[in-house]
Amino acid sequence: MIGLKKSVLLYENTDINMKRLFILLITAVMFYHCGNDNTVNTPNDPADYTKIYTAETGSNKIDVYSKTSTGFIYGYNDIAFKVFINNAEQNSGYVKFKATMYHGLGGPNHSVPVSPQFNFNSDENLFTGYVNFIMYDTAAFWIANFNYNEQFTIDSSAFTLNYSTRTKIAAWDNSQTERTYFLTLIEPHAPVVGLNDVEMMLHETQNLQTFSEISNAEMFIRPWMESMGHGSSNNVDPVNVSPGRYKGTANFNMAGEWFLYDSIKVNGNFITRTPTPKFTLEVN
Ligand SMILES: [Cu+2]
Repeated sequence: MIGLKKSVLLYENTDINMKRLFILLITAVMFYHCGNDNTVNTPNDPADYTKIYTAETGSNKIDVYSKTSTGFIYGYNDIAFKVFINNAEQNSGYVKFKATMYHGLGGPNHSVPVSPQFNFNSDENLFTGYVNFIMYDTAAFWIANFNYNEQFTIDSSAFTLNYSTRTKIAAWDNSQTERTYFLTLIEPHAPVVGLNDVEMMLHETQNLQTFSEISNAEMFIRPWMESMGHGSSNNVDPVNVSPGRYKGTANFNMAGEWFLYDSIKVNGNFITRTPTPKFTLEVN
């Protein structure tokens, strides 16, 4: 009992350090996985969902589908659900999905950015949305909680996460706003010489348990080829297209390694810090 209280207090007092540790872990994981790539092939057909996992309790069942890969992967995942109650498929309402990462038994845990709710999409006949697995660690384990329409829940369903380099993620703290930001580069995942569609998501969190989509940001991108010391013209700054999601265009006018910088303003103030967050891309 005393031990439990102590550990809770310790956690509260070290919340800020916990965030720093988290940012460090992300960076370490990124470096660790250089040259250890396990990229999973992705379906070409954008409408193609693959069933990757089933969670069930009693007579309630949720099938999990992905459009991004054949399993959950590090980074951005377009996912969807089918819901069954007593084998009857449900076609209304919503699913809430929460994924939690545990860094070892009794170790720190945190959640990840995810659609606030997965509404039923009658075109796809699925409850559609996204989840953004912002960390990968072979020593960690993951559990999911599902809630269908406040009618039933499936709790603590374990799943596995595969590594992938498809998505790039930048994270930083801002001491003025007292938030941690996550910028996720969804496209281009295989950049080519010339104009590339850029798609990103932006989230903020205060506690690493709840993440909010930021939809009112202004973004200013700058491609930069460091080895030759030049940028490019004809870039289009990403603009908000749906909750938390931004689309624009980046011009990589030569093959090789490029940085894609993104300076971001919210309510007229820069939330990005120096150095400006950047993604490193190999352009072919
Ligand atoms: Cu983690």
